[in-house]
Amino acid sequence: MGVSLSDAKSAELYVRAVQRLPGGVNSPVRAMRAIGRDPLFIDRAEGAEIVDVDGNRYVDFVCSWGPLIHGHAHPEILEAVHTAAARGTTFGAPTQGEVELAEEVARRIPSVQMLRMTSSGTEAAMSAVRLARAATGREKLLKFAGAYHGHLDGLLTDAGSGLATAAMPSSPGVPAAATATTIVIPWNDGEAVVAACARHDFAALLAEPYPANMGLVPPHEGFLELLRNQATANGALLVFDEVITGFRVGPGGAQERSGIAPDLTVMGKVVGGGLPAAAYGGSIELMNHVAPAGDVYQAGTLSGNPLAIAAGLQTLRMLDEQAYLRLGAITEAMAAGLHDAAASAGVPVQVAWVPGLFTVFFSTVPVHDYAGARACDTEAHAAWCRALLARGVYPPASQFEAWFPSLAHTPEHLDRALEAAAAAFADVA
Ligand code: KE4
Repeated sequence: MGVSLSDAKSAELYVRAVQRLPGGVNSPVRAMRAIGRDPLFIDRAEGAEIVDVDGNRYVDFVCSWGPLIHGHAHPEILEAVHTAAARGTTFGAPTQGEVELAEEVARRIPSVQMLRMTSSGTEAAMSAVRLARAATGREKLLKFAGAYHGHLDGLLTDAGSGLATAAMPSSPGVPAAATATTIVIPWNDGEAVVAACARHDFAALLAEPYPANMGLVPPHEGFLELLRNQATANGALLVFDEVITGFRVGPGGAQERSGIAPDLTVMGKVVGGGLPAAAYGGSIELMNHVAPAGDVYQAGTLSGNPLAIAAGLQTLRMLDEQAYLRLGAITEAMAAGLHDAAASAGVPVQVAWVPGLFTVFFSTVPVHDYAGARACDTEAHAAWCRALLARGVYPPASQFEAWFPSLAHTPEHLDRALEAAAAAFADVA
């Protein structure tokens, strides 16, 4: 892994890309603007490694922003997709696989006894919000600054992820009416939750149980329980957006680890195994409000697509207890190693982690909310990420994202990554 990577082919493609795609990409964070460089175009990947069009090989800690918990191009997932594709790619009709996936999710997540598939997390979050409003007859939503639930109009206020990176508190083009019913308060602020619930009748309190779109900022002890109790007392639904944490931080996601059951769960990423699939779900009573069982309309041409179902089912079937223990150990090893490497280089960082996710905050104090994340030294973070790329490690290109280790990351990958990180911290120091 040389320090200076040649990116001539990426540069060439980028010149063409920016003429036909906004920013040259199909999703903002991929443009790498937050780390002060042009994007690398990827040619192929296998396991924990990704190779760009110039042939530079990296240990990948983005893993497509979460879906690839088994790493890239896992043979058994490819086999499942190939087998499904040979039988036809989409029918616009129900299939056995969709029933099997819903049954598997119900087994893993007791609060999701019924679900509806969509093709993206945004679509799933949007539909869950519509259902919550229909079921309660209310309109207002409570969300947390720095949380990201996809790019639906009503929730693009102080959103995290790309918006946080672009420092845009909300996006142009979002009508004021769309966000007028959204109340945004700081994460981990129990008093603000109680005050908001005293002032407003909410359809839903919406949260990423372990927020990972302002970087990973776990809930304080008791905070999720407070959300649960306040939602119940307020007559609001508690909606957990587990697009990132679902099936990653444990077999039943963050709600299993925290012991707090929401009324609705939004899922994505891992559930589609790397193909476009997401879902929202909850009790049978709630979900039977959704058309055609009920009158809450929501639909999708490719919802429950057979290829995505095949990839999702195979992904979940390979995620047994051992897999989660292993992913937890991989995550802990990376978090501890990065903490030590930064300390040795005298670079002040805070490393937050839960099994399957971690973030290196360039901050002298622990990060408890979005304001804390925004106060990080994003310039130093950007320089560190550029130095990591030059040494063959592919980090999430934003201080406001999480790193996504996979079960394909071997001890050798971790050694390579930690060696590169130590050198990159020395560069930054
Ligand atoms: P999609 O519409 O991108 O499938 O899912 C939206 C979404 C919903 N909820 C949470 C908690 C999410 O993290 C996301 C999407 N996550 C980002 C990265 N943090 C996807 C990467 C991107 O935007 O390109």
